[in-house]
Amino acid sequence: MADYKELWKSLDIDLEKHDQLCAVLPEFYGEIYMEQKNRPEGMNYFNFVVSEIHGLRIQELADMKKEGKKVVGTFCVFVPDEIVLAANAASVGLCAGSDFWHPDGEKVVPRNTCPLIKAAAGALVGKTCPYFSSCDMLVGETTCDGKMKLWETFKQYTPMHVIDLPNMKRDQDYAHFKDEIRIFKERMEELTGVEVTAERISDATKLLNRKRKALQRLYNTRKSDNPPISGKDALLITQIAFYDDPERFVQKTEELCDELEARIEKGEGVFSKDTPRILVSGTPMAVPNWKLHHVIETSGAVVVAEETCTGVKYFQNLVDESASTMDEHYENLTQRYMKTNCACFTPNTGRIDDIIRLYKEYSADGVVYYTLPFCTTYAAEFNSVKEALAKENIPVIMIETDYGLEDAGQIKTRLEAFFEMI
Ligand code: BJ8
Repeated sequence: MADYKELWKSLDIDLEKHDQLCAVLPEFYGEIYMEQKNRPEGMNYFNFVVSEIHGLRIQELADMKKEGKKVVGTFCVFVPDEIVLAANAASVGLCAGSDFWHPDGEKVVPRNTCPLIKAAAGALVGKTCPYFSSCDMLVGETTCDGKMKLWETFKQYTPMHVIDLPNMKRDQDYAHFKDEIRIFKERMEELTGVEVTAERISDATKLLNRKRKALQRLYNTRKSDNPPISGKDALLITQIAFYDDPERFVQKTEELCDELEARIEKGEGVFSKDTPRILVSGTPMAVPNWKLHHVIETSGAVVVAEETCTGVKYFQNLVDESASTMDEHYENLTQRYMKTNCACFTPNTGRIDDIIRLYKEYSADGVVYYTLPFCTTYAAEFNSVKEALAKENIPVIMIETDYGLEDAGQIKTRLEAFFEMI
């Protein structure tokens, strides 16, 4: 990686601590990713993105800022990126997936908090994540209790906007979310000085739909009876989608898909054909949380899809592109975003339907239900999911685990027994 010290210094990064983070990532990535056999050539781009994770993209964001553009950080797939892009700003997903950030996080949030929240808190207050430091504004949402309280802490450090996401899906909740999108548009205009017109939202919608379609195409290749890409690699690509330049991301993902489709034609896969196929369902996995996929794929199974926000929830629904007025745009965005079946909603039976549908679409053999500790909503939904899956004769196992690797051996033993059984 080139020398980015001056750039990091300009972002007020704690260089000493940040060096410790940069020192462990290459080895960690090498062990998890580079030792996989038969990887597609097209993964080289994504390897490069990881090798430059705090370098090139941060430089690009800094260059954009010099030209007067703003950078906005988000934590949830309910934040409409169409509005961010239409305001000529860049959007970066900031959920954090390493326990490196936990000691700093625990200085400002309770120890018994979801690892994702604790890591995000630590990344901001410890000044060890240049993405946080590049942001002109952070956008939170009222999804779970831990996040809602986090925004109050973040407000002490940085400009924030919080979108009030309803927890139900009645007509009045749709109307409320629609209004929240309008308010967010006004806040983005205030931040950027750019008028968000209907035409600008149309352009942003088309670009983001292209990104979603590229990811859909990628995931479709995993439906093959001999998947041409590992679950770990597919997860990495979705994680990168949250912060890479959207145009370049679409181009590189499409190139990879060409290669994967050619592999399918030739019958080339990453694992043997009889490898048990797993649908992972549950809480999102932020970079560099590759733990569960790594354990699954080194224990005799392959992950074929994720019913998570770092999986199909991110891209399975497109936004209707037919709008020409602001009101139509707000309506189409509302309809699309409210389709997301997050456990923060009550009731949330649509998620069960999604899990069963995806299990069938991807010809899975079993479901691994993943929750981060202290994520009450996802943990609580396990009972109803388990009951519904039992009626369909779908095997499921719940794995609750944080970012630490101490329990990896124990998880492996449980998963191996599960894969034997399915
Ligand atoms: S739409 S899943 S991205 S809220 S932070 S809920 S893990 S305790 S992230 Fe999420 Fe939006 Fe829903 Fe998706 Fe649990 Fe942790 Fe809360 Fe979390």
